[in-house]
Amino acid sequence: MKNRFLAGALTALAVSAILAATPVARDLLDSPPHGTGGPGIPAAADHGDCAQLTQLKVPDVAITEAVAVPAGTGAIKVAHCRVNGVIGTEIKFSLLLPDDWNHKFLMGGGGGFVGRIDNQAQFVVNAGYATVGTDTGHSGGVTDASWALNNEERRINFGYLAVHRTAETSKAIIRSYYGAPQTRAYFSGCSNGGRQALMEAQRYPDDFDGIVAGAPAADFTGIGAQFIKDIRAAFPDPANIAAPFSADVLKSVETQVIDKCDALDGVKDGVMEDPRACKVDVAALTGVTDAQRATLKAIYGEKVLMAPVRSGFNLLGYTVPFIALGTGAVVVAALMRRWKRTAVVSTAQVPHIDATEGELAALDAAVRRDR
Ligand SMILES: [Ca+2]
Repeated sequence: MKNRFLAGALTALAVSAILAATPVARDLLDSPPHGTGGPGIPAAADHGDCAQLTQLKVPDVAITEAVAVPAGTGAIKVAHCRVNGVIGTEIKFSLLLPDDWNHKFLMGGGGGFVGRIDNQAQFVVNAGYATVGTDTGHSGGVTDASWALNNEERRINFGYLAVHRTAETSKAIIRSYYGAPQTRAYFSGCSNGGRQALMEAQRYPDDFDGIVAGAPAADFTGIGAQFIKDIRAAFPDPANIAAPFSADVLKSVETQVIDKCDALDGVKDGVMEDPRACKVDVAALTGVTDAQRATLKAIYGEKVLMAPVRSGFNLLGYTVPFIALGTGAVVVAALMRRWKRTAVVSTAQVPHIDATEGELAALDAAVRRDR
């Protein structure tokens, strides 16, 4: 635990700057691999036979595949052993063990509702890290939450347990394959992966020496409520689901906001350190239609259901780009399926959110009550 750091809530605009300033990130980028003569020169690590890992006995784990993958020219370039398996009932994982190991382990998070093996950090294998991803114990689309219905085990696995069990399993396999444990273990995730990161820090603080929590979707219910509100503002006419903002208009709005607030943090560098300090005057924006102005006013206006600062999701972070891309309705529809069980919001249609003002008010009250 001595080297654990939380990067905190990173906005989409500030990810690179904050990563560069984070001790963990510096370690990831700069520290020389273990046992080498200098930085950037991976050590050749002894390791066992990849295929033999299918014979490895780990309690409550079935290793279904262990394949030696040669170096290639794709996104994953280095020779490695790929180990796939299932933990417990249905937590699937894929662990990559590079031939030239830097003696470190870095687990990547998964976005949305995950639903397939996701490793947001998998390319660190090219730098010599052993790395793993998990589906968190269910299969489905990244925006599909139907798996959760009447299945408490899956909800717990998604909520927190799958990441922990995958980390423990991976360490056992690493120890067997390389004949030694990792010298450092890290976790890095964004969005839901950032939520996973915070869960690990709070529930299993001994799992990792360093944790990067990027734009953590910690307030899932609040974020969903905000999505509903935003999508209703963006698509007021259910017969017209054309994206309300072009990429050019969106960029123009971003530029105007950045121009106004960039220097508030003392450095004019194109990044707002704290979006809370930026008060968006929608009426003063240029280059937008009245309808677009009304949409922005609703999104950034008086009622914010989510915890925008804690999650880092608001203020030209995620919601408006989602809407511009036309994907917001899909995301909300998926989230609505999850919430319909609570009967807080009784009806939802794709793509229009057919919730009454009364239902939204009830949802708002429920969100606030939960805090
Ligand atoms: Ca700045």
